[in-house]
Amino acid sequence: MIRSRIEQVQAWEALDSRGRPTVAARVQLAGGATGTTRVPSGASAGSHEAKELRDGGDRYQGYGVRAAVAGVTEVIAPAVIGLDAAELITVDAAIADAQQDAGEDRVGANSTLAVSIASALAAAAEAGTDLARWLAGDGPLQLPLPMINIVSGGAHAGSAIDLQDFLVVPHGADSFAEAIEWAQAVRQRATEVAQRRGFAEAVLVADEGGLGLRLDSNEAAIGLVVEAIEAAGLTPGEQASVAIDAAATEFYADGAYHLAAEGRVLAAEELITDYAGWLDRYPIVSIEDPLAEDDWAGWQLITERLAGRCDLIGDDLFVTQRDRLDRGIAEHCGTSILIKVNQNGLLSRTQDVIRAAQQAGFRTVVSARSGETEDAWVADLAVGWRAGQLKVGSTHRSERTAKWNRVLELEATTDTTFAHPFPGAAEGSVRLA
Ligand code: 2PG
Ligand code: MG
Repeated sequence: MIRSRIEQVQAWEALDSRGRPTVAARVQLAGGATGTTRVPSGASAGSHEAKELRDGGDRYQGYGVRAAVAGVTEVIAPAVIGLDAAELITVDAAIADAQQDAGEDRVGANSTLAVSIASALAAAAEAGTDLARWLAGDGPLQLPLPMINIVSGGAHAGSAIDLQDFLVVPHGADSFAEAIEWAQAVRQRATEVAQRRGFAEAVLVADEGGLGLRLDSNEAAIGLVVEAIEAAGLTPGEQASVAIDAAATEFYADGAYHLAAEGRVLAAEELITDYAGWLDRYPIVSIEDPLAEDDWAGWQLITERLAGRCDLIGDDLFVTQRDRLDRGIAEHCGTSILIKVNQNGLLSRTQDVIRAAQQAGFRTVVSARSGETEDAWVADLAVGWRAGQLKVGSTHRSERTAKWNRVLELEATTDTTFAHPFPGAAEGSVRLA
């Protein structure tokens, strides 16, 4: 008997952190091992992402995933039962074929990912290990540098400000545990600083556990994070710096960038000049999605102008798809890629994307979604794939802490090293590690 042969696949609707339904699946192997997962979901989703299937209609305000669940049980399950879950590429190929035959209106990316992840979790369990080790193979595991959400705007905080995430990157920490301790201090101090300035809403949390404040400008959010870093007793730039996820696709329309909270409309070049000014005034190690998902010319320009000064991370630009990453590498767009498995829909294909990025000298950030669950496997992906950074939101909300806690567990119980993706940060410029 092949113990890792897939024997049973079950699926059902579960809830995510926004209170919306999501696909859950359980894969059982012949030897008895199981893998269970729930699929994450984004709010600032790129239009080139693999498509999740939603039911529409009245039930769950249209967010129901009964059709996607049926896609698992009726289409994918018969295609993978009998396959060896230890052969991830074979399982994923069968899932992809089944989806192609049935069509994306019957099998969504939320259906494919559920089975892909659950199979890998089951295979790791059958092998007597965990997902991080199963993906990494031999050698010490490398823990990612965390980037932690402090202030939220855009689609994650009722558009209080236009840009979506202002994060702290504790790059001077010697261990993952120290990095989390520093980040927690910054998050706490940010609340206090905001309350002192009269923001009563600073006790509330946005979708990823950050502060959703109606600040006067986007730049004010950067200032607040820097102030909180100082209030936490850390030296900005040397021990901890700021990262921004502009999520610019969300405020791009008709060829221009609309900063509604500031009443300004900017061309790409003007927005890049804004960013350059921020880099002059604040310690910023990275800007994610500084420009919109299809503004390749803008991305080329910003890469030419700012790549030596900060990391430029493509999220909506690359959507964890190999063809878009290859184009970005060829056309010199960006220096780094955000890796989200549900943008892709399959674990092995995502692994191919991160490997290609690493080989091209791109930095890598494994990321959760704004709609998450208590599952922690995204932390295992970051560790197993040796990503430089992990981004899962703030130090508040259990669907966020589940991931940080998983890395803390690996650090406490396993032989690990700690990634240092920003060796030049203290000198004011970012160098590739
Ligand atoms: C992002 C993610 C996570 P969403 O833009 O990077 O912060 O947001 O899941 O809403 O796309
Ligand atoms: Mg993003």
